Amino acid sequence: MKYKIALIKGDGIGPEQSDATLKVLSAIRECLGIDFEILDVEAGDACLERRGVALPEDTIEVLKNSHACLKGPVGESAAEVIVRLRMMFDLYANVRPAKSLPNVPALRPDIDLIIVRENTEGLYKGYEYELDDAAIAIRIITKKGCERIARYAFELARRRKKLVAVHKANVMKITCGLFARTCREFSKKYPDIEYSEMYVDAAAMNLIRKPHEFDVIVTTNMFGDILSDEAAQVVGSLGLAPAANIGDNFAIFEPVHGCAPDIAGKNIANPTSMILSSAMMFDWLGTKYDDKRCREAARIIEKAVEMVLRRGILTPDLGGNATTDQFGSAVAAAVRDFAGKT
Ligand code: GGG
Repeated sequence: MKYKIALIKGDGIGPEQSDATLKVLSAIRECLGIDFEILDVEAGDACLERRGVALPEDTIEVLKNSHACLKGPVGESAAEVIVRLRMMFDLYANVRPAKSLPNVPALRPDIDLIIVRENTEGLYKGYEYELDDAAIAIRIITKKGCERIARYAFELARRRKKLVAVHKANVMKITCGLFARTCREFSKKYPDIEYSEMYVDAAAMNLIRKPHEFDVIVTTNMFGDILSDEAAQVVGSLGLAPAANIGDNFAIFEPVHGCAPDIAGKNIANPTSMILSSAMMFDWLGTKYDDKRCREAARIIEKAVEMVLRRGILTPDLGGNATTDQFGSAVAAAVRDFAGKT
């Protein structure tokens, strides 16, 4: 099978992170014999400036005809690009892991959590209005949206041990109330999983106070966006944080962070977030197409990143002086080492 992978390099540091990731993908193709084609497509601020549209129709067409999409960060046009793509392809689960890694200054060495963020509803639906002197945003939470994200999170938690539903149902009694109630109903179908609930303000505090106690967190759209930036910093850097936007038929993999224009073009950005996003992509392809080599590719990329960090090859955000390019080359070399041994 030949996979078609659409690549949106994005804005700011996105092209540098993408080029470093492409080195890793080449090593995977070479060593594991996975057949894939990278289809370069445009979206984001630079595309908006050049073509007058942040997400062109030809990009959407390529994505529709691809098996998956790997995407770099985009700038101010995030709402027109990624938020729109999530709705368009119904990518309802945003999976954002945060894990302590070797040689990285995390708050603790034993953090291994996953935030499962509902990705198509809530305040990010984009229903905002002006009415006289007021600005109004509508928060949409549906039973169907709550059920499918709860199901996704409980299934994920099945392979782990516990799940906490994060909300603010003491204040937003109707919208968060529906979310909390649905998660609670689902918890009865999963008696093997330790289930609890936490208000989002307490969750923000506990991510700093005792991050190692979290396992799977399920939450609504905007809370998940905010908590995942916090979780990334708790394990050392936003530059380490990968994400998967998953639907029933398609998925887009991207760093959690934005495009960091202040460091763009300097070859100092940490590409780990995008390299680990590519690992999540292979894992998803492996499951969807029952392809053992893809699942192996995911494990090898993760091990290669850990090996490179363990060797002390660190980008400046982690206190090192490796360039984006050098880090990508080092991970590609480690992939070749690992693949040779398996
Ligand atoms: N911290 C800046 C950032 O996260 N930028 C990307 C962004 O805003 N993405 C929108 C989203 O994930 O919903």
